[in-house]
Amino acid sequence: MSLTFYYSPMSTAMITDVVLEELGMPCERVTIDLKKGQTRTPEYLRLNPNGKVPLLVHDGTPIWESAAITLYLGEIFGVAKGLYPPPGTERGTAMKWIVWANVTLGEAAGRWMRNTSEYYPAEQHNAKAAEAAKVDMHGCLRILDDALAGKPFLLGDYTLADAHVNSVIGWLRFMAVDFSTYKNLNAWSDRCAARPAHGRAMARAS
Ligand SMILES: N[C@@H](CCC(=O)N[C@@H](CS)C(=O)NCC(=O)O)C(=O)O
Repeated sequence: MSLTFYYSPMSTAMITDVVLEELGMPCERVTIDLKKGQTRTPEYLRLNPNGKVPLLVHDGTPIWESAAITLYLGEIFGVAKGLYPPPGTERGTAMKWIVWANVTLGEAAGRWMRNTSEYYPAEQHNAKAAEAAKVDMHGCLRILDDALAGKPFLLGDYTLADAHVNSVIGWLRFMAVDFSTYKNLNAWSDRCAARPAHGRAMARAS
């Protein structure tokens, strides 16, 4: 079995890093320097034509998109390790949160970033669009906070859905989103961050 993980510290690839750490998967890690354009080389684009990290190559097959990678790793390796549910309703719940984090929350957060962040040219910022995106993003965070009421983790027990969704939340914390009103969510993030796998991934990134 061969597994190669292309990753950059403090990027979307952190999601996959935490997932791989949780699974304890031996893999070859290739650190990509985004500032040097290392995702734009012909060799890299052959593996991921999107020119982005994370990228996982499993037995010669490239898998890209962080949500797809988590679902794939969960299905192939996570069930036996008790970190991902077998096919059924619990699997559906895990998939729901993983896809929601990237698509629904990620879309609102990405829109907010594009209209506020210094990573995007100020002349492209639109104050009204930023405000609308902020409302949508906080609507998503409220949904997550409510879902975590009375539960230690999204499915009760810890799964890769927690690793994935909390890593997306970590990106929003890094972008200085105000989390002060999300009591359940903050307590859950603390529980996720207390896991040794999370600590190992964070230590590697810093
Ligand atoms: N939807 C993709 C997003 C991946 C993504 O945007 N990766 C960024 C880093 S956070 C990247 O590799 N950017 C490289 C570039 O644009 O040159 C996923 O979830 O995997």
